[in-house]
Amino acid sequence: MSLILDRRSFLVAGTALTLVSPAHGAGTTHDIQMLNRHPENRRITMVFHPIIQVVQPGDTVRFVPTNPGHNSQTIDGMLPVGAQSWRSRLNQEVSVTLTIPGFYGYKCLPHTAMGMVGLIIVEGDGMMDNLAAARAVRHRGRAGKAWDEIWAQAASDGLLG
Ligand SMILES: [Cu+2]
Repeated sequence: MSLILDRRSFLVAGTALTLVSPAHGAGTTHDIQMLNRHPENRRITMVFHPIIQVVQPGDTVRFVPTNPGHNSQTIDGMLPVGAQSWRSRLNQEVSVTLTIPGFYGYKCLPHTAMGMVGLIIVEGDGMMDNLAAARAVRHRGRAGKAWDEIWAQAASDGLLG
């Protein structure tokens, strides 16, 4: 449906609400730090912070190499259909603009087995379409435990529908 039709339907409906159009490249930027230790829990090492980030379509996520030795890259099978993967070099800041709703799993390659993984949720129509597939992906080492904790946290936060 076009924006004009949306606007017309709003007018026909007689609503006084301001028209809210989908974001197109003018979204918010969210920083995710790549850390050797969690800032609030020193026992947690090699961690993305925050580990779960909820964004809107058109928002940008910026991975910040606060500590050296980390990267960010998408995990096979943990992307919405049609979404672009990313893979940064070590110690490189990388920004990704996410337009397709759904669940995005990513990892730090050197520290995957230590559980350095994270989840981005892009809200919007169809966001649940890849949830089952993303949850079905198997992980090695402590990454499996990390994902169990991430999904449990997401569920308790009401993010899984
Ligand atoms: Cu790392």
